[in-house]
Amino acid sequence: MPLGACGPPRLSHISGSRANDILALPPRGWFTPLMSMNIQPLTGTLGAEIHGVDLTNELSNSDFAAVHQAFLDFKVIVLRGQHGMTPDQHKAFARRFGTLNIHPYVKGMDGHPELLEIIKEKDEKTNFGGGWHSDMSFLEEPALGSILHALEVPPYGGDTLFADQQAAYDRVSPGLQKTLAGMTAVHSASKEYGADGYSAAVRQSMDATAAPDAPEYEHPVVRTHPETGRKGLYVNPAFTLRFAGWSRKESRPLLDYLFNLSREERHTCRVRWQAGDVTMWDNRCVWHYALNDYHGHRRHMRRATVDGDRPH
Ligand SMILES: O=C(O)CCC(=O)C(=O)O
Ligand SMILES: [Fe+2]
Repeated sequence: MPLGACGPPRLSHISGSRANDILALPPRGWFTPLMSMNIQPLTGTLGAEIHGVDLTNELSNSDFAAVHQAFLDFKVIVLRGQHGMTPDQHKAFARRFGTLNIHPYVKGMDGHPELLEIIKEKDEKTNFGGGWHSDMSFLEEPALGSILHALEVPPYGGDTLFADQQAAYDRVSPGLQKTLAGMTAVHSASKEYGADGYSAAVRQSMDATAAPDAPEYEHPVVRTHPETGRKGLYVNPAFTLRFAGWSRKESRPLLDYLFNLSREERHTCRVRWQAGDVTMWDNRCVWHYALNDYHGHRRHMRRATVDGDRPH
C-alpha cells in the first residue's frame, strides 16, 4: 500500500540490522508524530482520510512531509474535523504547498483575496463547480491543488466527486496513447464564465465576473505529473474547447471519448462532507464535481488554491 512517509511501511527502505535497531528503540519525537497519523484509503484507486492532523496548529516538517506524501500517493486527502480553522491557518497550510492563487473571475473573501467563499444559499438553484473539471486549467499555469474547508453543510447531499485522470490514461490503448502524446488542447474560461456559462450563473451569492473574452492557453493532452512523473489525461469538459489545430466540430468526438473514459466509476471517489472537514485534491491529475442535490439548504465552503506550474 502506498503509505509513503506515514507509519511503519516507511521503514521498508531500511535494511537488515539497522531496521531492527530502529524498531527496537524508536527515538522519541520521530516515532510519535508518525505513529499519531493514520491514513485510511477511501477506495482502491483514489482518495484517503488522514486522521491525527490538526490544522489549527502549524504542522511540524515531518508531519507536513507525511501529509504531502499522502497527497501525492492518494491525490485526494480528507482531514476531518478541522473545526475553527481560521482563514489565516487555512492559508498557512496551503502555503506549505506553494504560492496562493487569486481567482481572476471570482471575488475572494473580504480581507483574504486568496480565499474563495463557495456558497449556495437556500433559495439558489445553481452551484459552483457543478460539472466535471480541473480547477484553473484555463490559466497558463493552472492550479496545483485546491484546499476546501466545509463551514456549513446541508443535512444531506452536497458531496464532491473525484476522478483519477492517471487511471483514465492507463486505460487508453497504446495506439491512442501514442497519438495523444503529440497533441495539445486549447483551454479557456470563456465558456464557463461567458454570458451563458454555468459558473457565471452562480453570481447571485458569489461575486463572479463574466469573461467571454478570456484568453486561451494550450496544454498537452497527456500531462506528466511534475512530482511523481506519472502520466495522466489533462482535458476537461468545463475548460477544454478543442484540440490545437482542430476545429471544435472535429475535436468533439475524440474529446467526448476521452471525457467518458475520464469519469468512469471505477476510478472515482466521493467525499461526504461534515462541517469542519478539509479536503485537498491534486488538480494536475484529478477531476472533481460538486453535486447539486440539496436545494432548500445552505452550503458554505471556503477554498484556498495553490499555484501550479506550466503543464508538460
Ligand atoms: O463545492 C465543492 O464541493 C467543490 C466546488 C469546486 O469546484 C471547487 O471548489 O473547486
Ligand atoms: Fe473546482
